[in-house]
Amino acid sequence: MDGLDDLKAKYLTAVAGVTDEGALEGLRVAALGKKGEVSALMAGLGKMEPDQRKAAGAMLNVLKDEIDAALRAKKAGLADAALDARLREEWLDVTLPGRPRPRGTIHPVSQVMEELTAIFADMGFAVAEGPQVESDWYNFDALNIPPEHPARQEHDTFFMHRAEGDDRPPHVLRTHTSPVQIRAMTEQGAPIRVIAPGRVYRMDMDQTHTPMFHQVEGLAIDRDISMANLKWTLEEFCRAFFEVDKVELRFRASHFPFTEPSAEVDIRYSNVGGQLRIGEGDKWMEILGSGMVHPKVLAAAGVNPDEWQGFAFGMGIDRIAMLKYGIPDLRAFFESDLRWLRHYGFSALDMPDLAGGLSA
Ligand code: 2NL
Repeated sequence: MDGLDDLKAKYLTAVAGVTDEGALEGLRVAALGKKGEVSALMAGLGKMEPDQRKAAGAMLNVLKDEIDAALRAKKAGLADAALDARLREEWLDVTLPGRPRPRGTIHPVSQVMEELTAIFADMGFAVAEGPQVESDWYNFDALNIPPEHPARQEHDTFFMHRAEGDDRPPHVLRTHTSPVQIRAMTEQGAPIRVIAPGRVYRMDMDQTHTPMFHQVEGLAIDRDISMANLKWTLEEFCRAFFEVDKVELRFRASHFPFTEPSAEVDIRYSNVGGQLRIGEGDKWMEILGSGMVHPKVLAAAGVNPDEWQGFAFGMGIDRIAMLKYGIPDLRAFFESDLRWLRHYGFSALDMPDLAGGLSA
Protein backbone atom coordinates (compact mmCIF):
# COMPACT_ATOMS: atom_id res chain seq x y z
CA MET A 1 0.00 0.00 0.00
CA ASP A 2 1.27 3.42 -0.86
CA GLY A 3 1.46 6.35 1.52
CA LEU A 4 1.47 4.36 4.76
CA ASP A 5 4.96 5.57 5.66
CA ASP A 6 3.82 9.19 5.21
CA LEU A 7 0.74 8.54 7.32
CA LYS A 8 2.91 6.97 10.03
CA ALA A 9 5.40 9.87 9.95
CA LYS A 10 2.54 12.42 10.09
CA TYR A 11 0.99 10.90 13.20
CA LEU A 12 4.20 10.07 15.05
CA THR A 13 5.44 13.66 14.50
CA ALA A 14 2.11 15.09 15.61
CA VAL A 15 2.03 12.89 18.72
CA ALA A 16 5.60 13.90 19.62
CA GLY A 17 4.66 17.59 19.38
CA VAL A 18 1.49 17.40 21.50
CA THR A 19 1.62 19.06 24.96
CA ASP A 20 -1.81 18.30 26.43
CA GLU A 21 -4.16 15.34 26.77
CA GLY A 22 -6.98 17.00 24.81
CA ALA A 23 -4.84 17.39 21.67
CA LEU A 24 -3.60 13.83 22.10
CA GLU A 25 -7.16 12.51 22.19
CA GLY A 26 -7.87 14.54 19.02
CA LEU A 27 -5.04 12.75 17.25
CA ARG A 28 -6.28 9.35 18.41
CA VAL A 29 -9.73 10.05 16.98
CA ALA A 30 -8.24 11.40 13.71
CA ALA A 31 -6.12 8.26 13.22
CA LEU A 32 -7.81 5.36 14.97
CA GLY A 33 -11.35 6.59 15.69
CA LYS A 34 -14.36 5.12 13.82
CA LYS A 35 -13.97 7.71 11.05
CA GLY A 36 -10.20 8.00 11.40
CA GLU A 37 -7.72 7.78 8.56
CA VAL A 38 -6.37 4.34 9.51
CA SER A 39 -9.87 3.01 10.14
CA ALA A 40 -10.95 4.29 6.71
CA LEU A 41 -8.09 2.43 5.04
CA MET A 42 -9.05 -0.73 6.94
CA ALA A 43 -12.64 -0.37 5.80
CA GLY A 44 -11.27 -0.38 2.19
CA LEU A 45 -9.75 -3.84 2.67
CA GLY A 46 -13.10 -5.48 1.88
CA LYS A 47 -12.99 -4.35 -1.72
CA MET A 48 -9.49 -5.80 -2.34
CA GLU A 49 -8.48 -9.06 -3.91
CA PRO A 50 -7.78 -11.70 -1.20
CA ASP A 51 -3.95 -11.84 -1.51
CA GLN A 52 -3.69 -8.06 -1.81
CA ARG A 53 -5.96 -7.74 1.21
CA LYS A 54 -3.77 -10.04 3.30
CA ALA A 55 -0.60 -7.99 2.73
CA ALA A 56 -2.36 -4.63 3.13
CA GLY A 57 -4.22 -5.82 6.24
CA ALA A 58 -0.96 -6.86 7.91
CA MET A 59 0.68 -3.53 7.11
CA LEU A 60 -2.33 -1.56 8.40
CA ASN A 61 -2.34 -3.58 11.62
CA VAL A 62 1.34 -2.80 12.16
CA LEU A 63 0.66 0.91 11.45
CA LYS A 64 -2.31 0.93 13.83
CA ASP A 65 -0.25 -0.72 16.61
CA GLU A 66 2.63 1.73 16.13
CA ILE A 67 0.37 4.79 16.32
CA ASP A 68 -1.49 3.28 19.28
CA ALA A 69 1.81 2.59 21.10
CA ALA A 70 2.99 6.16 20.45
CA LEU A 71 -0.32 7.57 21.75
CA ARG A 72 -0.11 5.46 24.94
CA ALA A 73 3.54 6.33 25.58
CA LYS A 74 2.77 10.02 25.10
CA LYS A 75 -0.26 9.80 27.38
CA ALA A 76 1.88 8.25 30.16
CA GLY A 77 4.57 10.87 29.54
CA LEU A 78 2.05 13.72 29.86
CA ALA A 79 0.67 12.25 33.10
CA ASP A 80 4.20 11.96 34.55
CA ALA A 81 4.98 15.54 33.56
CA ALA A 82 1.70 16.75 35.12
CA LEU A 83 2.55 14.96 38.40
CA ASP A 84 6.09 16.39 38.38
CA ALA A 85 4.66 19.88 37.87
CA ARG A 86 2.22 19.39 40.76
CA LEU A 87 4.95 18.12 43.04
CA ARG A 88 7.04 21.19 42.19
CA GLU A 89 4.06 23.50 42.91
CA GLU A 90 2.53 21.92 45.98
CA TRP A 91 5.49 21.43 48.31
CA LEU A 92 5.41 21.68 52.06
CA ASP A 93 8.35 22.36 54.40
CA VAL A 94 7.65 20.00 57.26
CA THR A 95 10.72 21.30 59.12
CA LEU A 96 9.19 24.78 59.67
CA PRO A 97 8.20 25.46 63.31
CA GLY A 98 4.42 25.30 63.94
CA ARG A 99 2.32 28.40 64.59
CA PRO A 100 2.36 29.09 68.34
CA ARG A 101 -1.00 28.47 70.05
CA PRO A 102 -2.09 30.36 73.17
CA ARG A 103 -1.63 28.16 76.22
CA GLY A 104 -3.02 28.58 79.70
CA THR A 105 -4.31 26.54 82.55
CA ILE A 106 -5.83 26.57 85.99
CA HIS A 107 -3.39 27.76 88.67
CA PRO A 108 -2.19 25.02 91.06
CA VAL A 109 -3.60 26.95 94.02
CA SER A 110 -7.02 27.12 92.34
CA GLN A 111 -6.78 23.44 91.46
CA VAL A 112 -5.94 22.51 95.05
CA MET A 113 -8.86 24.66 96.29
CA GLU A 114 -11.18 22.72 93.99
CA GLU A 115 -9.70 19.40 95.13
CA LEU A 116 -10.06 20.12 98.83
CA THR A 117 -13.52 21.63 98.39
CA ALA A 118 -14.64 18.37 96.72
CA ILE A 119 -13.11 16.24 99.50
CA PHE A 120 -14.77 18.22 102.29
CA ALA A 121 -18.05 18.39 100.34
CA ASP A 122 -18.13 14.57 100.46
CA MET A 123 -17.94 14.86 104.26
CA GLY A 124 -20.85 17.29 104.39
CA PHE A 125 -18.98 20.62 104.52
CA ALA A 126 -20.39 23.60 102.61
CA VAL A 127 -18.17 26.41 101.28
CA ALA A 128 -18.46 29.82 102.93
CA GLU A 129 -17.07 33.07 101.54
CA GLY A 130 -16.63 36.52 102.98
CA PRO A 131 -14.97 39.93 102.53
CA GLN A 132 -11.19 40.33 102.33
CA VAL A 133 -11.39 43.70 104.05
CA GLU A 134 -12.68 42.80 107.52
CA SER A 135 -13.72 44.63 110.64
CA ASP A 136 -11.61 44.46 113.76
CA TRP A 137 -14.46 42.53 115.39
CA TYR A 138 -14.67 39.62 112.92
CA ASN A 139 -10.92 39.31 112.36
CA PHE A 140 -9.86 39.55 116.05
CA ASP A 141 -12.34 40.23 118.86
CA ALA A 142 -14.85 37.51 117.96
CA LEU A 143 -11.94 35.06 117.84
CA ASN A 144 -10.97 35.82 121.44
CA ILE A 145 -8.11 38.09 120.39
CA PRO A 146 -8.77 41.33 122.35
CA PRO A 147 -7.02 44.62 121.42
CA GLU A 148 -3.93 44.18 123.60
CA HIS A 149 -3.53 40.44 122.92
CA PRO A 150 0.02 39.54 121.72
CA ALA A 151 -1.49 37.51 118.85
CA ARG A 152 -2.49 40.79 117.22
CA GLN A 153 1.19 41.69 116.81
CA GLU A 154 2.05 38.21 115.57
CA HIS A 155 -0.44 38.60 112.73
CA ASP A 156 1.55 41.42 111.01
CA THR A 157 -1.74 43.02 110.02
CA PHE A 158 -2.35 45.41 107.10
CA PHE A 159 -4.60 48.23 108.35
CA MET A 160 -7.04 50.21 106.20
CA HIS A 161 -7.14 54.01 106.34
CA ARG A 162 -9.64 55.86 108.57
CA ALA A 163 -10.73 59.45 107.94
CA GLU A 164 -9.10 62.16 110.05
CA GLY A 165 -10.86 62.33 113.43
CA ASP A 166 -12.52 58.91 113.05
CA ASP A 167 -11.28 57.08 116.14
CA ARG A 168 -13.00 53.74 115.51
CA PRO A 169 -10.56 50.83 115.04
CA PRO A 170 -9.50 50.58 111.41
CA HIS A 171 -10.62 47.76 109.13
CA VAL A 172 -7.95 45.23 108.25
CA LEU A 173 -7.05 42.91 105.39
CA ARG A 174 -8.15 39.62 106.92
CA THR A 175 -5.18 37.75 108.40
CA HIS A 176 -6.99 34.36 108.30
CA THR A 177 -10.32 33.07 106.97
CA SER A 178 -11.72 32.50 110.49
CA PRO A 179 -13.89 35.67 110.20
CA VAL A 180 -15.74 33.99 107.32
CA GLN A 181 -16.70 31.18 109.70
CA ILE A 182 -17.69 33.60 112.46
CA ARG A 183 -20.00 35.27 109.92
CA ALA A 184 -21.40 31.88 108.82
CA MET A 185 -22.07 30.85 112.45
CA THR A 186 -23.63 34.23 113.27
CA GLU A 187 -25.94 34.01 110.24
CA GLN A 188 -26.83 30.29 110.25
CA GLY A 189 -26.34 29.29 113.89
CA ALA A 190 -25.70 25.65 114.85
CA PRO A 191 -25.42 22.89 113.77
CA ILE A 192 -23.03 23.93 111.01
CA ARG A 193 -20.32 22.38 108.85
CA VAL A 194 -18.37 24.78 106.62
CA ILE A 195 -14.96 25.31 105.09
CA ALA A 196 -13.66 28.77 104.22
CA PRO A 197 -10.97 28.79 101.53
CA GLY A 198 -9.56 32.10 100.32
CA ARG A 199 -6.93 34.81 100.25
CA VAL A 200 -5.42 36.14 103.45
CA TYR A 201 -2.87 38.90 104.06
CA ARG A 202 0.08 39.40 106.40
CA MET A 203 2.95 41.87 106.26
CA ASP A 204 5.58 39.25 105.58
CA MET A 205 7.86 38.79 102.60
CA ASP A 206 10.84 36.49 102.28
CA GLN A 207 11.92 33.21 100.63
CA THR A 208 8.99 31.30 102.12
CA HIS A 209 6.38 34.06 102.68
CA THR A 210 4.33 36.31 100.44
CA PRO A 211 2.11 39.16 101.75
CA MET A 212 -0.94 37.49 100.16
CA PHE A 213 -1.40 33.76 100.56
CA HIS A 214 -4.22 31.23 100.73
CA GLN A 215 -5.78 29.46 103.63
CA VAL A 216 -8.57 27.01 104.19
CA GLU A 217 -10.29 26.78 107.53
CA GLY A 218 -12.86 24.23 108.58
CA LEU A 219 -15.56 24.32 111.23
CA ALA A 220 -17.95 21.62 112.51
CA ILE A 221 -20.38 22.49 115.32
CA ASP A 222 -22.99 20.10 116.67
CA ARG A 223 -24.19 18.80 120.05
CA ASP A 224 -21.45 16.24 120.63
CA ILE A 225 -18.58 16.89 118.17
CA SER A 226 -15.27 15.74 119.70
CA MET A 227 -11.53 15.73 118.99
CA ALA A 228 -11.99 12.16 117.73
CA ASN A 229 -14.20 13.54 114.96
CA LEU A 230 -11.50 16.15 114.25
CA LYS A 231 -8.81 13.50 113.98
CA TRP A 232 -10.87 11.27 111.67
CA THR A 233 -11.85 14.20 109.45
CA LEU A 234 -8.27 15.38 109.03
CA GLU A 235 -6.94 11.86 108.40
CA GLU A 236 -9.65 11.25 105.82
CA PHE A 237 -8.83 14.56 104.16
CA CYS A 238 -5.08 13.83 103.99
CA ARG A 239 -5.68 10.33 102.60
CA ALA A 240 -7.87 11.71 99.82
CA PHE A 241 -5.81 14.82 99.13
CA PHE A 242 -2.37 13.19 99.00
CA GLU A 243 -3.80 10.08 97.31
CA VAL A 244 -2.13 7.58 99.67
CA ASP A 245 -3.81 4.66 101.48
CA LYS A 246 -1.82 5.09 104.66
CA VAL A 247 -1.43 8.48 106.30
CA GLU A 248 -0.31 9.05 109.85
CA LEU A 249 -1.00 12.26 111.75
CA ARG A 250 0.53 13.37 115.02
CA PHE A 251 -1.33 15.81 117.27
CA ARG A 252 0.93 18.06 119.36
CA ALA A 253 -0.54 20.17 122.15
CA SER A 254 -0.42 23.85 121.19
CA HIS A 255 -2.18 27.12 121.82
CA PHE A 256 -4.50 29.34 119.81
CA PRO A 257 -6.72 32.01 121.39
CA PHE A 258 -9.77 30.65 119.48
CA THR A 259 -9.51 26.95 120.42
CA GLU A 260 -9.22 24.99 123.67
CA PRO A 261 -7.68 22.50 123.69
CA SER A 262 -5.50 23.26 120.66
CA ALA A 263 -3.28 20.99 118.61
CA GLU A 264 -0.80 21.40 115.82
CA VAL A 265 -0.91 18.51 113.40
CA ASP A 266 2.12 16.87 111.78
CA ILE A 267 2.10 14.34 108.94
CA ARG A 268 4.55 11.44 108.59
CA TYR A 269 6.79 11.60 105.50
CA SER A 270 10.13 10.55 104.07
CA ASN A 271 12.58 12.34 101.80
CA VAL A 272 14.13 9.94 99.28
CA GLY A 273 16.65 11.82 97.16
CA GLY A 274 14.69 15.06 97.37
CA GLN A 275 11.42 13.25 96.58
CA LEU A 276 8.90 13.67 99.43
CA ARG A 277 6.68 10.67 100.23
CA ILE A 278 3.67 11.22 102.45
CA GLY A 279 2.66 8.43 104.87
CA GLU A 280 6.02 6.68 105.19
CA GLY A 281 9.44 7.24 106.72
CA ASP A 282 10.52 8.78 110.02
CA LYS A 283 10.10 12.52 109.46
CA TRP A 284 7.20 14.74 110.62
CA MET A 285 6.02 17.89 108.89
CA GLU A 286 3.60 20.39 110.40
CA ILE A 287 0.65 20.88 108.04
CA LEU A 288 -2.09 22.54 110.09
CA GLY A 289 -3.41 23.92 113.35
CA SER A 290 -6.64 22.84 115.00
CA GLY A 291 -8.62 22.48 118.19
CA MET A 292 -12.03 22.57 119.89
CA VAL A 293 -13.70 25.93 119.31
CA HIS A 294 -13.30 28.12 122.41
CA PRO A 295 -16.64 28.71 124.27
CA LYS A 296 -16.04 32.48 124.07
CA VAL A 297 -15.81 32.22 120.24
CA LEU A 298 -19.10 30.30 120.07
CA ALA A 299 -20.74 32.89 122.31
CA ALA A 300 -19.34 35.77 120.21
CA ALA A 301 -21.02 34.22 117.15
CA GLY A 302 -24.34 33.86 118.99
CA VAL A 303 -24.04 30.09 119.53
CA ASN A 304 -24.77 28.83 123.06
CA PRO A 305 -21.62 27.03 124.32
CA ASP A 306 -23.66 25.08 126.89
CA GLU A 307 -25.61 23.49 124.05
CA TRP A 308 -23.09 23.27 121.19
CA GLN A 309 -19.46 22.37 120.70
CA GLY A 310 -17.17 21.57 117.80
CA PHE A 311 -13.80 21.59 116.15
CA ALA A 312 -12.01 24.02 113.87
CA PHE A 313 -8.80 23.84 111.88
CA GLY A 314 -6.74 26.01 109.54
CA MET A 315 -4.07 25.24 106.98
CA GLY A 316 -2.04 27.00 104.31
CA ILE A 317 -3.10 26.11 100.77
CA ASP A 318 0.03 27.33 98.96
CA ARG A 319 2.23 25.01 100.97
CA ILE A 320 0.09 21.88 100.52
CA ALA A 321 -0.17 22.70 96.80
CA MET A 322 3.64 22.87 96.60
CA LEU A 323 3.87 19.64 98.58
CA LYS A 324 1.40 17.75 96.37
CA TYR A 325 2.78 18.99 93.07
CA GLY A 326 6.47 19.02 93.99
CA ILE A 327 6.98 22.76 93.52
CA PRO A 328 10.16 23.64 95.48
CA ASP A 329 9.82 27.40 95.91
CA LEU A 330 7.42 30.31 95.73
CA ARG A 331 8.71 31.70 92.44
CA ALA A 332 6.27 29.40 90.67
CA PHE A 333 3.37 31.30 92.20
CA PHE A 334 5.00 34.64 92.64
CA GLU A 335 5.99 35.10 89.01
CA SER A 336 2.85 33.31 87.71
CA ASP A 337 5.19 31.81 85.18
CA LEU A 338 3.88 28.86 83.18
CA ARG A 339 7.45 27.82 82.41
CA TRP A 340 7.88 27.01 86.09
CA LEU A 341 4.69 25.03 86.20
CA ARG A 342 5.69 23.06 83.10
CA HIS A 343 9.20 22.58 84.42
CA TYR A 344 7.80 20.92 87.50
CA GLY A 345 5.41 18.77 85.49
CA PHE A 346 2.19 20.31 86.72
CA SER A 347 -0.31 17.89 85.23
CA ALA A 348 -3.10 20.35 84.39
CA LEU A 349 -0.81 21.81 81.71
CA ASP A 350 -1.27 18.57 79.76
CA MET A 351 -5.07 18.72 79.86
CA PRO A 352 -6.11 20.21 76.51
CA ASP A 353 -9.57 21.17 77.76
CA LEU A 354 -7.99 23.41 80.36
CA ALA A 355 -5.52 24.98 77.91
CA GLY A 356 -6.42 28.17 76.05
CA GLY A 357 -6.88 31.73 77.13
CA LEU A 358 -3.60 32.81 78.67
CA SER A 359 -0.43 33.11 76.64
CA ALA A 360 2.64 31.11 77.62
C1 2NL B 1 -3.11 27.58 111.58
C2 2NL B 1 -4.08 27.51 112.68
C3 2NL B 1 -6.39 27.46 113.09
C4 2NL B 1 -8.69 27.77 113.60
C5 2NL B 1 -7.61 28.01 112.79
C6 2NL B 1 -10.96 28.64 114.04
C7 2NL B 1 -12.04 29.26 113.48
C8 2NL B 1 -13.13 29.53 114.26
C9 2NL B 1 -13.13 29.20 115.55
C10 2NL B 1 -12.02 28.59 116.09
CL1 2NL B 1 -14.45 30.30 113.58
N1 2NL B 1 -10.96 28.32 115.33
N2 2NL B 1 -9.89 28.37 113.26
C11 2NL B 1 -8.56 26.96 114.71
C12 2NL B 1 -7.31 26.44 115.01
C13 2NL B 1 -6.22 26.68 114.21
O1 2NL B 1 -5.38 27.75 112.24
O2 2NL B 1 -1.98 27.25 111.77
N3 2NL B 1 -3.53 27.99 110.40
C14 2NL B 1 -2.68 28.06 109.24
